[in-house]
Amino acid sequence: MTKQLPPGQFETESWPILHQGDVYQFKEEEWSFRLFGAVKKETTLSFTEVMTLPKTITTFDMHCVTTWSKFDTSFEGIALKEFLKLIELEEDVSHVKIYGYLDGDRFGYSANLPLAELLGDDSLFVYRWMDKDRDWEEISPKHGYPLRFIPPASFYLWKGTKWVSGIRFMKHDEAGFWEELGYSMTANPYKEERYR
Ligand SMILES: Nc1nc2c(c(=O)[nH]1)N[C@H]1C(S)=C(S)[C@@H](COP(=O)(O)O)O[C@H]1N2
Ligand SMILES: [Mo]
Repeated sequence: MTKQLPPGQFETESWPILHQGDVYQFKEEEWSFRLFGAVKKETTLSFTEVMTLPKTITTFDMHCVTTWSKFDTSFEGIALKEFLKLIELEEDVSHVKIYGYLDGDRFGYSANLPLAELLGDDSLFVYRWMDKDRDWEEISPKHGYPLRFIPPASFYLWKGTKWVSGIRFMKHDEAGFWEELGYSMTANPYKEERYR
């Protein structure tokens, strides 16, 4: 079965690299993952604590708003729903913002997403990937080492924060880095929701 390309996209076999600012240099002592916002009690996890959470392997299609799509890349990581088991949400949480490094600022990059659409095995914080006919390899620094988010294929890939630093839980939708600059809040490639 050949897959359907979303409108305005072309297929690529390689995995292009796109981001703002410097490539984050991982230092385990200063890295942590913060679960905050509309939670009963804020929680911060060390790298070791994150890496001991249950693992999930999922094959993804990635769609970048710059018009490339890459099908069938496998990733290993921790599902967003695993982090939900560690906290108690306040009532009426509807959205999250997934934060990551931008030029040394831990919370400089962010992307907003609706929580209800992130509860499956296709919402992963990943550290390993496997291309078609290749072996497993670590996510490279340029692709987000040590940990980056890959969103479900119903979102453009800018929602996939690299060098992640935390999840903020929100009772309203709120624009992230690219959304503030005019990109779509909902960002569905099949509906070609590029701008707002
Ligand atoms: N921290 C951070 N994450 C980021 C970005 C960024 O600038 N900083 N760029 C986003 C954009 S616009 C895209 S298209 C994807 C690209 O991921 P890739 O370089 O691994 O293909 O990362 C996203 N995650
Ligand atoms: Mo992008």
